[in-house]
Amino acid sequence: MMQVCVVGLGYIGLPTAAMLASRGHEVIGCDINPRTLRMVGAGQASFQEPDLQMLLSAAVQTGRLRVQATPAEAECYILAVPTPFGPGKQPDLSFVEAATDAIAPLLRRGAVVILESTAPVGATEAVTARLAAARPDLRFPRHGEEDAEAEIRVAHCPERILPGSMLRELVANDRIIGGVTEACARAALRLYESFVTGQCYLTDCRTAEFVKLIENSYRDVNIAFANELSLIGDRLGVDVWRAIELANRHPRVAILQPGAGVGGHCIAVDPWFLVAAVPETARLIRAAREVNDAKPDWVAERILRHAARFRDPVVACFGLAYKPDVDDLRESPSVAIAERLARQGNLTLLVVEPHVAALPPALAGLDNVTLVDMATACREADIIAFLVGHKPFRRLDLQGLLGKVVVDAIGLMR
Ligand code: SAJ
Repeated sequence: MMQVCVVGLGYIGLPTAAMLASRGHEVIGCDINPRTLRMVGAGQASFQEPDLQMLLSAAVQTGRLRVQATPAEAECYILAVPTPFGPGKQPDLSFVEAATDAIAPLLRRGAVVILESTAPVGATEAVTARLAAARPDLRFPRHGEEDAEAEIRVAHCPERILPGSMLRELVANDRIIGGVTEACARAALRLYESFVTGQCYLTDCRTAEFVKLIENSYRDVNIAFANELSLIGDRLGVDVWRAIELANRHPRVAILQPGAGVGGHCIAVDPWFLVAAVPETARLIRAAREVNDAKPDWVAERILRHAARFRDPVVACFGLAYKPDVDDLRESPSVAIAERLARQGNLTLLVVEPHVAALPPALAGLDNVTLVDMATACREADIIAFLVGHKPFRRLDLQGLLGKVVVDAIGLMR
């Protein structure tokens, strides 16, 4: 068993910390957000995720997971902080740098530092160099140079878990473990072996960084293909969902589903790290990002066009989350659509989102927007827009919508 310090108790750090504690490790979780610290310290999950609450309560009750505002000395450090993009879609590594600076003074000989945050190629070496500059008293590894004398191990083990199935995937998914050197990868493997039942593949840190970025770009490009088809189908008068269903009967075709756009903090962000590194070469990846980013506006335009035909239109948006059956509104295309409708349309907007108790800040201040339940929305709206395929929406009695205009961005009516 190891002492592990998890820096960042967000969507990745918190499930990871709770999982490690459940496997008997002694875990210190730290976060700069006082609300997160308060909640997690009291054994309360700071976001909804199946099974997380149960695992976390046990971790805190047994004393195996403790929280504090700053990192503590440990044998292993996991950095799980955000890596957004900044101006010009350039990667913003300021959180990784701050976390690196916070652990540097604590490092002891033999410590293992693992970067889990998605990061541009070269970031793990940059973390190593930053630690080395802060700790000239310790010997650090160098990429590609096996060094038996190195006293610290550094690796990149990008997370892969899917919101909605995080705990299951945390255990079952295969992992890529990229060391600055092979010895670094092997040292990180010892920690992952304690809870991962999937295969752990060892490689170097640059490859691991690249692998993570291409996984998310692959998905973005494929969703963009589906979204582009929905625009083309609309122009040509073809039902895109039926067309995709039929195309997918081909043994080598597996087209994804068009939607309101691509949200969340991963797929809409990470491909830009590749574009930023090689802008003139990553043409398809950039185009996919642009197609997916343009989709919410296209959906909003269609709704506005219908609304223009009514005198005092009442529009109901079904779903605000960035994808079905989660409470996460981060970078949600549906929030962008709702906001645009409320600001631009001369209309009353009803929002249905069973996963939240209050409107998000982008909508809360607008006096023509109200959060309502499904029945109210179905009764009062002239136009119904399906933006997210939450389970309760899928069970809706469509007969009740007769006479309404329906804009179905996600194929819910099929
Ligand atoms: N979407 C569509 N059509 C589809 C599938 C998804 O429009 O056919 C939309 C969703 O509604 C959502 C967005 O794409 O807005 C992304 O959703 P997602 O379920 O594909 O992925 P995330 O962002 O929840 O999680 C992804 C996962 N990555 C991949 O599947 C390659 C997860 O495994 C990663 O851990 C996570 O990103 C991450 O942190 O990188």
